Amino acid sequence: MRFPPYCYLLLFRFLSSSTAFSEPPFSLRHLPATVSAETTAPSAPSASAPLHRRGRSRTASTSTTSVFETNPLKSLFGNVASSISNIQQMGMNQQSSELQALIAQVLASHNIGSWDDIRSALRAKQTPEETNFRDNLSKGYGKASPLHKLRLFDESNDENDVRVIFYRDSASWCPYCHKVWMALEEKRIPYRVEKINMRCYGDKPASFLRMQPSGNIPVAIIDGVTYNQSNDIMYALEKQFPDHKPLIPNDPKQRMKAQELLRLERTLFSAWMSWLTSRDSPNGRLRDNFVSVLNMVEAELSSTKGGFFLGENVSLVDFMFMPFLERMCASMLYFKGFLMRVAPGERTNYPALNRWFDAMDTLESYQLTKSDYYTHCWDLPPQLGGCVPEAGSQPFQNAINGIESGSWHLPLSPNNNGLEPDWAWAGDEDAAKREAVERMSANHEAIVAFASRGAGRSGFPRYGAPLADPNAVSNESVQPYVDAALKILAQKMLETDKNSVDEAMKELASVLKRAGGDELVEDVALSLAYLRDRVGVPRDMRLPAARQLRAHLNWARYHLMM
Ligand SMILES: N[C@@H](CCC(=O)N[C@@H](CS)C(=O)NCC(=O)O)C(=O)O
Repeated sequence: MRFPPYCYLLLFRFLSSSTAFSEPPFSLRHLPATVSAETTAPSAPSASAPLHRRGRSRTASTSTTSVFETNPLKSLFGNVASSISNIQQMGMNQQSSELQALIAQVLASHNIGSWDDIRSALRAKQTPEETNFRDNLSKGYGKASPLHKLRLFDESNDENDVRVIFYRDSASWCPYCHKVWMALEEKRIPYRVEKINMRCYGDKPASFLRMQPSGNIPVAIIDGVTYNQSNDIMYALEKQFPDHKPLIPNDPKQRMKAQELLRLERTLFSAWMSWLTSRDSPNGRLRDNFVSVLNMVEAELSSTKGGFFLGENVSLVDFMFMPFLERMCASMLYFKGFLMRVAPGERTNYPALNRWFDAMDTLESYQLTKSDYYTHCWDLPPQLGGCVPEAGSQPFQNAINGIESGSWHLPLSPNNNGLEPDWAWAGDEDAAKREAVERMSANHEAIVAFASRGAGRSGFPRYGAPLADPNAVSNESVQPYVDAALKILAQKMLETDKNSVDEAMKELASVLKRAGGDELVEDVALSLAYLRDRVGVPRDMRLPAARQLRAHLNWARYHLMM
């Protein structure tokens, strides 16, 4: 059956606007077309964007154009005429189905079944909590997840009792949304989520702009009243939900201390922004200023009894600091080579700050919202209009971008070679792999279509975050082969027979090569790299799972291209 071109256009727009991991495509049908999420969309932070991130530029690659112009199997047919007859079309389809049959044989001979089979194998290895994860999503029971649209926490809450609608950014990049999100979670206030794009990676729905003409997020509607500043939302939550865990202390002295600390937070923010977005003077004025404010924060934290800014209990102050301190750790290392957060047991000038991070890591409300260095180092520049790298920062950029051995290559080195502490609380390596397979297998069709943009072409208009391309066009013709590669990869992550999966990937490569030459193999490898670079934390999965997936995508590329 042939569809008129506009159908494909609609199909591709639909696929390309979905968040591959987190948004089951069917759910998007119910949303306005402009409410669309984009899989993590790093921007180029500097001119030295890593080579592995540059896709091949393409002019034609999808079913909206001539099938023969784009067909990766074209070498089977020689240099065909541009006008396609039905007979030729049949020939191409036949070749394609023959290739798919060969690939099915390769998979079968290594006991790699359908995605349903992969999910069954996964289920057999999951803990009860992991098994319940997807069933709990619709109501938001159990542990928090960025996938929640409704968050009821447990069965004591009813959907009709929800008093808060929380508008936050689709990619989980916005620091102001981050602090509100943590407060809602810590206070266990039931809420609904509406995801809104940031300008650097998408458009905003008209209905949102009518409510919030500036377009800024976060926004919350609490008992029908709209609040459009993060701090106002945080204070309103304290006031309107007195029966929930208080985040502002009662003691007047502590309240004064909180005000003082919140002023310090803004001073630190300014010092960070000044250095991050500028080239420092030869005498290091911006660096010195940043370090002196950071030392004040360190002094505050070393003078408290208990892990948090106001002592033993987490408070609003911790949640105000966290989004920015988390982004500072990532960006200062990447752009300036300045290390704030160290791996356990390492020496640091900021021991109290590191203890505070450890204390925050114990909170479920933080665990769910925590991002990784890679995501931040690519999400900050488009939000800020650029960050300025300084001499000496290149090795850190390489490690964070997964270029150094062990950072996104198997075996993974602990704490990314000492630069980014592992998330021990998220479970062991096998748990991380199960998480990655769960997210991938639950949404494999959208993920395959998304990855195959790597062999497709970029879209128009472009958005500020260079690797966010919601209008990019997937290369439909490579999708079955990308699908096969991802199934082998999923099987490897479930740790069955190691040698067999290595062989399966090599055999896939050789079948592809015989049918479509190096170009077809390269198209599949480009698609895997496209996906690898766009796994977002926390939106798609947690860091340990993301690192495993990125490294396994590199493993797949290696076996395909060897
Ligand atoms: N003062 C505001 C700041 C909010 C803000 O700047 N939000 C940014 C995102 S971090 C925004 O929505 N920018 C528009 C966009 O990127 O779409 C607050 O605290 O809520």
